[in-house]
Amino acid sequence: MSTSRPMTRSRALQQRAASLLPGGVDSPVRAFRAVGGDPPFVARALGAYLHDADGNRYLDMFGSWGPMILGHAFPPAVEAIQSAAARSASFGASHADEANLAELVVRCFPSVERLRFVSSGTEACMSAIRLARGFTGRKFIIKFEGCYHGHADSLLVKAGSGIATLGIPGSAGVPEETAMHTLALPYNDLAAVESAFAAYHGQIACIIVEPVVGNAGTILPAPGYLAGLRALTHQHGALLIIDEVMTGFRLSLGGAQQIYGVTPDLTTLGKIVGGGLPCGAFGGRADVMEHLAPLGPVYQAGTLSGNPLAMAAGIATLTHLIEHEHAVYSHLERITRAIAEGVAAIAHERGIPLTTNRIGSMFTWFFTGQPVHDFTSAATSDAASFARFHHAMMDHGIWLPPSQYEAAFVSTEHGDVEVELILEAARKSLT
Ligand code: KE4
Repeated sequence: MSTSRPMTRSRALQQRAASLLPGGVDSPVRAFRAVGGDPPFVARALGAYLHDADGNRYLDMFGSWGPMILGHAFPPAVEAIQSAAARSASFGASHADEANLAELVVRCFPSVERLRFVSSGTEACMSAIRLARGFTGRKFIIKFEGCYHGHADSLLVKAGSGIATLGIPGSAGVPEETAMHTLALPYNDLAAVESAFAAYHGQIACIIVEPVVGNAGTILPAPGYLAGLRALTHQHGALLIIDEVMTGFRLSLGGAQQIYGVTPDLTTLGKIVGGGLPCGAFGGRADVMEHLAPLGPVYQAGTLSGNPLAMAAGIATLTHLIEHEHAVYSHLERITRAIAEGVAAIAHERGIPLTTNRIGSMFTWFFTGQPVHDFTSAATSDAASFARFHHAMMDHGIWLPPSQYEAAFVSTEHGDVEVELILEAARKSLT
């Protein structure tokens, strides 16, 4: 898809990157394959805006896929990272800021009695799964279609045919022997979970769930769904892992579990917890976490876990969110509602089928006329219409996540000016 924006330098950078990195990227979604065309190469970012190598400015509507809730180059985080770097980037030894950040996490997530930092959301989810298996002595796990928990083998699994049947590899390189211990079930379907527990009685270690799905686009839990998962895991002696990598500190200080009032056994975190630096965490019940080495038999480790720079950035970010909680989340709610509903109204006026799913400052415009409550209904979206919209919005300076199946995010640096920019761009792009 051609564009009216100068892209010379980005295209040259893309060609160079493609000769070194598969697809020219370090993470597939950045390659724009779902929408076509060439991705701009970012040179710098500040506040709500990205600036590419050709000098184009874009309003950032994906925020590094969630972490940049306070906008790019948030000054307290920049200062904290700079001063931490002057004390060395990594010690490989214990230091005070690990507990300093852990205390802030525990303050926001009362269900987290103990936690451990890792370097990504993938590591957090992979480690939580291993811990659940080690704690229960059981092999099988349940995940849900459309939910993504990082790229660990046992989580790259598609739904087998039918309900409560074994998963099949969702990626080359994942052996069937691994996938077979993962049950991939429809989201928002408690009957499917009951069937799975009946079919694999006493064999299921845990359920891992995105409490609000962000990786099929935004999909909200049906009323009672999360409470139903909690009841079934209690009933069957399985652990409930709530994956708050995306929703943690995003939907509220205490993530989705604060909003929906569900207490998991384990929580996984990432993105915002590190203020944009490589950082994840997993934590929960002390009796479960104490099965981790060096206290217990479940091994888990990481050279850069608890890294001083990531801890400093996380402390600066969470401190601001905690100290300005009401102002932050009321602003995010107001601005995101204006954006999501404003564009939906334009589409409706023009007879363009559009379903908007939103909670707080994460949302998705699905190009379908149907309600979207699981992956199957999300897949009724017209991806070609989304791609055309995405490129038109790019040409008007609005950078949406480059896939129909991703969530858009708003930062505290988005304001009324940015709302108007988006609505004006949408009026020119929704054709
Ligand atoms: P990372 O390993 O990418 O830090 O986290 C994996 C992960 C785990 N759980 C949830 C709910 C997540 O959303 C993610 C990662 N999210 C994607 C965005 N859909 C990361 C973007 C990418 O893969 O480049």
